[in-house]
Amino acid sequence: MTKLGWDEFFDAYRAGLTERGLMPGRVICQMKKLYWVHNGEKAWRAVLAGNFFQKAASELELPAVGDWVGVRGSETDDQWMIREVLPRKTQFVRKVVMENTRPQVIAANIDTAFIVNGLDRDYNPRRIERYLALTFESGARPVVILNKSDICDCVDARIQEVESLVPGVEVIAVSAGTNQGIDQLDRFLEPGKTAAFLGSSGVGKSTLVNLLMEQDLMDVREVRENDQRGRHTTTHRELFILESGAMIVDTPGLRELQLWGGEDMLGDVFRDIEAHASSCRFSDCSHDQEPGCAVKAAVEDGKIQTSQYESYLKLKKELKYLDARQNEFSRRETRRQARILSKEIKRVYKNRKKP
Ligand SMILES: Nc1nc2c(ncn2[C@@H]2O[C@H](COP(=O)(O)OP(=O)(O)OP(=O)(O)O)[C@@H](O)[C@H]2O)c(=O)[nH]1
Ligand SMILES: [Mg+2]
Ligand SMILES: [Zn+2]
Repeated sequence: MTKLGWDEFFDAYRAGLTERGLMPGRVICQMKKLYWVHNGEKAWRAVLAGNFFQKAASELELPAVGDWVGVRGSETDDQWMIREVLPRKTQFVRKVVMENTRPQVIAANIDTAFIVNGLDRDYNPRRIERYLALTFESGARPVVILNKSDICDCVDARIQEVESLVPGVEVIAVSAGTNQGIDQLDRFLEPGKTAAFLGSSGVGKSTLVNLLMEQDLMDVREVRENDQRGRHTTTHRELFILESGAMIVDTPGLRELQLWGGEDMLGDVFRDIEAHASSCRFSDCSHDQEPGCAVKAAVEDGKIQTSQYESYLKLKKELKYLDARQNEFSRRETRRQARILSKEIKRVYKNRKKP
């Protein structure tokens, strides 16, 4: 089990699982309703126990790739039953696009998030900020990978630009096509630790996974990217175990990454901006139109890049909107519960009055 990343954190739950007649296993693959759970020896096909959906208060409670789960099954069963999900060390969550209040867990128990951008037309610092915000929120350590260095003639400038975006975050340039710089990934791939490749479609996540696994396990887009924008090659998430014992997760490219989290989740990415914000005249300053805004002053003085400031406001707005929708949702839910309760009270009261 230790080879799959089981550690002291999960040890605390082992006795509970045994008591309930369950075995621990790690979800290594999910394809719609079908899961593959590894028990340290081999992977078993598994499905969710029937009552899972009724019990789960939100989609966050459903198993995702990387999760440790409690399963029931025997050698002779052709599929096992997932009965519960163990608490997570980290979880990378996004908001489902087009839906107001639904979160989706992209991967669980990830130690390192490789945020992959292509050094072609895909390169986009604003998108990197988005991924960084969600990675910090997830609890995993972010590493930015700029791939396709073979087709870019300003690699160093790009590295510098991303490094200056969020000081302290590691940025590495590689080429999965020519193998250049790939060994820089080694120090993030430790036995028992899990790294996940995240990023838009076509940036080379599966190419990197195949390279590290030294096998063509994941399909890679064959035609030139330009004719195929928006088409996703990878459609499921999967965890692979490297010879060294390190684990890597491939994920399908996301067309759009929407934030999921509280309004305070941007602090780690926009440290400079938030540091200035403490000097704004109004404590609830939105740094947009208010007088005495220290953030706007810093932008005017050139201390904060305009593009980063605009990006910050945009993400803040997105979080505010999410918060409002969630509140509306929970208000509606509270009213619904109150109606059920009042009906129940009436019913009890009526029954009582009967002789
Ligand atoms: N020139 C160049 N092309 C690359 C490099 N890495 C990947 N590619 C090409 O980019 C295309 C997309 O690669 P994939 O690995 O399928 O991308 P992905 O991120 O897995 O995409 P999705 O599965 O759709 O999310 C393929 O045609 C790769 O051959 C690289 O370093 N340089
Ligand atoms: Mg892929
Ligand atoms: Zn302000």
